[in-house]
Amino acid sequence: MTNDQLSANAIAAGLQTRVLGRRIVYFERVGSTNDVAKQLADAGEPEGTLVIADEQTAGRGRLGRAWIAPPHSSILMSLVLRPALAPHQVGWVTMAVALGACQAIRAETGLAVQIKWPNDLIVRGKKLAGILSEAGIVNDELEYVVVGIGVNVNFNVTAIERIPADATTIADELRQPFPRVRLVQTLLQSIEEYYLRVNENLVPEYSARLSTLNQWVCVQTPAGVEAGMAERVNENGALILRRADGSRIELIAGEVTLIKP
Ligand code: BT5
Repeated sequence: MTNDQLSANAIAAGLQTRVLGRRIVYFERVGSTNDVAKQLADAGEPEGTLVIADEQTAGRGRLGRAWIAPPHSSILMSLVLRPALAPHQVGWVTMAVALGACQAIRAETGLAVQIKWPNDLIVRGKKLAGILSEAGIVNDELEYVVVGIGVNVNFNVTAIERIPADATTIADELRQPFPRVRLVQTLLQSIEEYYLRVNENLVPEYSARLSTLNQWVCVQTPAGVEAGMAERVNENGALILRRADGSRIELIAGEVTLIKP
């Protein structure tokens, strides 16, 4: 599509943010933008730097899973953040970024995007974007958080073998290609709005956007599978599940599947 060339200059032109994207590092092709952002953060990179690529050769999801995107088709970006938070509050950053990304994509595309706890953005139950937060912790202090965001934009899911069938893209939803530069700018703007409030309680706003609440779900956690009613999200962004026997469990991370009635 014409005029859809990503570059540091194109993204910087007219960008209204105060912190996010004030420095932009663009790659036509890179291993993983999260890895580059972490290397920069380890070397003292100030808060706000955006690392963005048109292609990743080693794009990652959580738990070593792959993030797949055809070259020049998507938004593959990472932000270096240095929030004044304790390590156990990293979930607040993920909540702020998920809220900002959700708002930006809604505003730009008109799609009814929701958040699937903890870190997916979905439309009509299909995954449109994923978020990967990685914390840099030194001496029990949170030095930085690198937040990676992958948004599926201009490709057809059915044409790409390694992408699960329950994924979708903006072009698939709108049935036409969608320009990325403006979307990146709006993502930075909206994520900044929420990130500047990261010390506030974002749980009510986050909960209002969640697709997961008040439903029977199965959650695959690092410690095993839990099933129950997804009751609420607590102050740290953890999901509170009520099991069939009435007991409750707090889940910090996991993969949610709806249990069909
Ligand atoms: C995520 O992980 O959803 C986080 C994805 C973060 C990607 C960004 S891109 C920029 C930055 N640099 C990186 O290296 N990563 C970040 P998770 O919840 O673990 O989901 C991964 C799973 O989603 C995989 O196992 C696949 O099944 C599926 N998947 C892979 N590519 C997909 C895509 N394009 N759309 C939807 N699902 C996908």
